[in-house]
Amino acid sequence: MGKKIILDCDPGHDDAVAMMLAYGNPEIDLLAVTTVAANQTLNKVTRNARSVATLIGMHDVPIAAGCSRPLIEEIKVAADIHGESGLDGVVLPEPTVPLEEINAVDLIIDLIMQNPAKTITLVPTGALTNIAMAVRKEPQIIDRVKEVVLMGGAYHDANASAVAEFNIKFDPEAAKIVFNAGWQVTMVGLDVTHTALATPEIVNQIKAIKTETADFVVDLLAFFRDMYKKGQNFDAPPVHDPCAVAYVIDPTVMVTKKVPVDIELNGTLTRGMTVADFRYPIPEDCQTSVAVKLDHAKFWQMVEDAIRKIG
Ligand SMILES: [Ca+2]
Repeated sequence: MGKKIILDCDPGHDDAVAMMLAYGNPEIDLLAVTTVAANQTLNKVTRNARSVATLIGMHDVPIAAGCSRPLIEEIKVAADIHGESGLDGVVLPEPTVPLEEINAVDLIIDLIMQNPAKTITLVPTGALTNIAMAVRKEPQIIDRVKEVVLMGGAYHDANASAVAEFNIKFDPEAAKIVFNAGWQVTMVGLDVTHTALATPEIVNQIKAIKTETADFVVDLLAFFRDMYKKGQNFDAPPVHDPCAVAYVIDPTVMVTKKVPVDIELNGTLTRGMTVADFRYPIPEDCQTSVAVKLDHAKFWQMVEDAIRKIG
């Protein structure tokens, strides 16, 4: 029995790698890939998801598109990191994997309601709009989900403002709903994903796999490296999103700490900040955890194994 997940994403270079890790790892049962506007517009990220699915031969996983903008905020995409297409730097295959007619929000609800309780882990790696909408539309999903393991936020690091991370800042109200829903939330934030660096050694190891998928990842990481060098002065790009998938596969890939986390909505300088309260004692009813350390070698081994398995 695999670990059932729904990957809610906005491909996105690192989302593409997250898709590969989820699909290529034998322990994961990928029930659906759902898309949300964030890195780029909904149409673009949905097309990218279908192109990546086509490339990796993922014909047996439904893909559904969700929300095309945040709940309150105006849409502000991340073309500075992901380019105009949302997945610049690679030649994308013409998508042959179909798009489901159902909206992602409804597909998420249906899958959670139809599967046994506490068997599905939600893995959002984009803005939290779809997940928040699902919570509001069908609150019964809250008790039926096993856990939410999301890429987003940070307790110390930041990239979208001095104190906020992009996915959370993109739709702070949605994040507020998701973090306070009452289910278990594990926040895999920039504090660890900024250490998931695709160093030249890692890229060479992926290149050595010598498959179409591996070549695609190498091209993708080359573009990502240049954008991260130019925009944020990283020597090697951080590959955020697969970290959340890796944690579901094997929680020992990370050290996590149970601490209360809430979302700042009103701060004039701090809107979208994930405020983590590390003070002692941690309340007994605390439902949120944050990732604090990543096993870099173990993480990249998982990614390489998945790429190799996809072939
Ligand atoms: Ca993403």
